[in-house]
This record gives sequence, C-alpha cells and structure tokens, in this order.
Amino acid sequence: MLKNLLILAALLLPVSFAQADQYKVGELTIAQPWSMELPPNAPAAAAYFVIHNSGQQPDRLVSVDTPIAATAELHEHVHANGLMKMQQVPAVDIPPGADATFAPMGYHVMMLDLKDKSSLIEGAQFPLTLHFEKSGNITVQVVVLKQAPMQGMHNH
Ligand SMILES: [Cu+2]
Repeated sequence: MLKNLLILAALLLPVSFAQADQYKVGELTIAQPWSMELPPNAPAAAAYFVIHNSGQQPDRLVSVDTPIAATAELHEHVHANGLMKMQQVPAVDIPPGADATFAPMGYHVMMLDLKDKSSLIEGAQFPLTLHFEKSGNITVQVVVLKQAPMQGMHNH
C-alpha cells in the first residue's frame, strides 16, 4: 500500500535532472542516475550513473540494491571472440581524482527479477542504494528515460 503510494508519487513528479541529479557521500559524487524505459515483458533492467571521487583515497562500489528488483548486481560488458556479453563483477574501483562511469556497453547495475515494472516507464523514478567500501551507503533516485542522456558535460 505504502509502496504503491510512493510509486504513484514518483510518477507524478516532474522529471528534471536539474533538480537532483547529483548526490554526495563522503568524497564521492554520484551524477545523473538513469535507466532506459523497457517493454513490459523485459526480464531485467539496467541502471547507469557516473561516480566521481574527489578525495585522496580510492574507494570501491561493492554492492547495490533496489526495492523494484529481487536482485541487483554489478555488471560489465566484455568482448569475447567477437561477441559482446556481460558478466557480474564483485566490485567497481573508484580511484582518487577519477570517475567510474556506468553507461550502456560498460559497467552497469543489472536488476533481475523485477517486482514492479510500472517503475520502468518513461518519467518514473525509483530508488537505488549504493554501498561503498569506505564512504558508506547512499540512496539515489534513478530517472527512467526513453533514450540515453547527453554525456560529457565535463571531462576529467
Ligand atoms: Cu548486465
């Protein structure tokens, strides 16, 4: 019941990256979390964002979870014998002064056993909690888009 109300509220919110597209935890900034709109029968969904480490120490993203999926994993795309495939990785490093970029054809959060596909239509948002080895946890709102947002506002 509460969950349904929350989802409804999320659906009614105007979608704007200008409002809250950046989240900070410790020395880390998580920018522009987004996911691609999917057909209703899609078995899994992916989420993307960019993590910047402005500190002096390395950190690692060690796990993720979201209420919309039973399982959320860290994945990477790899080329093997001319084929693209993806595989789970145990963690993603964020070196000091650098970015870890989650984007199509690269690192991504894979959400499996989707519980509520109404969170994956364009304009919806859903929470995703990132667990860092040193910086702790932060929950970001993932915005569902029809296509990938513009990249490269700044480069490091
Ligand atoms: Cu994947």
